[in-house]
Amino acid sequence: MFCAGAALAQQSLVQETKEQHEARMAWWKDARFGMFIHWGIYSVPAGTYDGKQIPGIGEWIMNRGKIPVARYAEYAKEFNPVEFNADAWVNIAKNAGMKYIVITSKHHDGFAMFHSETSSYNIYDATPFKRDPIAELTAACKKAGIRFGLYYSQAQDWHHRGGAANGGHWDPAAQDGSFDDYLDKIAVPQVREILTKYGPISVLWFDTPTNMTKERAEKFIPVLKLQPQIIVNNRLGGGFEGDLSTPEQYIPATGIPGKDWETCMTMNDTWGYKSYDDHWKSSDDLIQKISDIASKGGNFLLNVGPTSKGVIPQPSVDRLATMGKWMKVNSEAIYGSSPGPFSYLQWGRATRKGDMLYLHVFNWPAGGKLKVPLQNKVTTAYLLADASKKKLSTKNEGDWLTINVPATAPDSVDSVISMRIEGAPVALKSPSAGKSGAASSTAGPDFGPEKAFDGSPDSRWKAAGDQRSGWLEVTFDKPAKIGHASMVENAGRGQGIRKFRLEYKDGSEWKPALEGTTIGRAFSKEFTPVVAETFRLNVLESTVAPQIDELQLDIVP
Ligand code: FHN
Repeated sequence: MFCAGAALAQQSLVQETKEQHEARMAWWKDARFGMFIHWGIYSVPAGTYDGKQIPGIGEWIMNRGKIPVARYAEYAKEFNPVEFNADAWVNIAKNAGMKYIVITSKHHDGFAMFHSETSSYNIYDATPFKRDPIAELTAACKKAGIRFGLYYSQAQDWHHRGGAANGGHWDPAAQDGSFDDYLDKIAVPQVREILTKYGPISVLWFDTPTNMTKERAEKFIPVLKLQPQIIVNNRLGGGFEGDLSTPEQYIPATGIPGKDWETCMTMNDTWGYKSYDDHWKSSDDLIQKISDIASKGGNFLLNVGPTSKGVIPQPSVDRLATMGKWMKVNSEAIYGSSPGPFSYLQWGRATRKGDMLYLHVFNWPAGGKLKVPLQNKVTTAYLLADASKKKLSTKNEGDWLTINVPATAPDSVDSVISMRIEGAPVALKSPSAGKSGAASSTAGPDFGPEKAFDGSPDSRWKAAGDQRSGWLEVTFDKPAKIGHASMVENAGRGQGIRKFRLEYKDGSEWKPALEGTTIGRAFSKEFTPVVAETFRLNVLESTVAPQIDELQLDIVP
């Protein structure tokens, strides 16, 4: 296990074969959809301290509000979630079509949501509640056939002496101490507890590896071995790669090919409950997001932030119920799926299982003809929403397949067409894929322009270090009608490209196809199609040397 290539993993862990690795990951890959739960005593202040609304995410209120340790600990006395019902929570997840749950056993505030023997700062000993929700949830998940996982903040701990704090300690008399002592006396023993006391734990979700080194990360390794089948994310730190990448609050524009990954996301703007955060994503958006993620080969870990009474907020429950209705009809296109063969579909997304393709149509075509950039013959095609499985007729014409569909969409958000095809899919490729490209400058031989077109998330084009502008150019084999661009920028938080233009060459002149400010890791945009052979990303302003993991240009019909 954990042999993903990091030096640490190679040194310290029993190697597993590719087959063993695949077998361990199998349930997780099949699941595609899970529930993240951020629950702690931060749900008592719920975003307000000393009469003031504290900006930022709810579970960070102690840090952002610089609340003294003893003052924050008082919230534990008010935390009495008498309405908590593990079976009810698990049913909400199950009815949404979720296959696993990951809950905060201890967040950065240091408060354990389980009955810990290591620290009395826990839900059983420090609150009037006197129950262990982790134990109750384990039992409820087991009953319902839902996999159970735990989040644990291994480095940041704003309560126990020596724990790390992003931005530094604000209550030094209570917080200062040795980080190594904290790891030895609190974090490692607590991880041992959660991996021993609750039966099989399917996922361990570490977070924010502040101050973690290889040596410090290694302290956790023997403990992880207590659960040989456990899946561990990539946030332990110290070079430990773990089993999965964890894009947070975004869907990587071109997926993360060759890696297992999971987008974690909030439904509003906070993980932990905030009484006044009403900025909810719509259910339509969330349904399209799960299809988008599955079409790129990832899992969706969607968060809920229960209240201090133990209730999942109604807007979350409503959205999950709507997702569940969609999943009841269409989950065949999600569970166990892999990415579809297309680089881009103007009307939606596609997933695949062997010779089955699932077309997720977000924008139903006017005129009853769906254009798919696929050359294969179709054996059978029907709508998953159609119980009679009435066959849809199809026609192949060169690069394009036309499916004759009913005049109106069965589902205005995401109608899925299930389609069996003959042979391996032959789909229209992005004409920029695999090209060598050209660039204004490079930071060295490892950062050439070709790295932005190689489909690999581990390589990138990077301009020379002193550059704050520059261009990245690509020439296709022949002119193509381009109407969409995906980009993945590689820049640290708050850094990167601030102004750019995507241009195409018309004779000797560069003309704009698309203009924008930031790019980030989830850039996917349509523009008025242009027929051209050479395109370039012209970076006009950047705070650092521009760097692009992937630039993909797509053909439209
Ligand atoms: O700081 C945390 C945050 O509170 C939340 O838990 C998210 C979930 O992925 N992780 C951290 C930020 O990356």
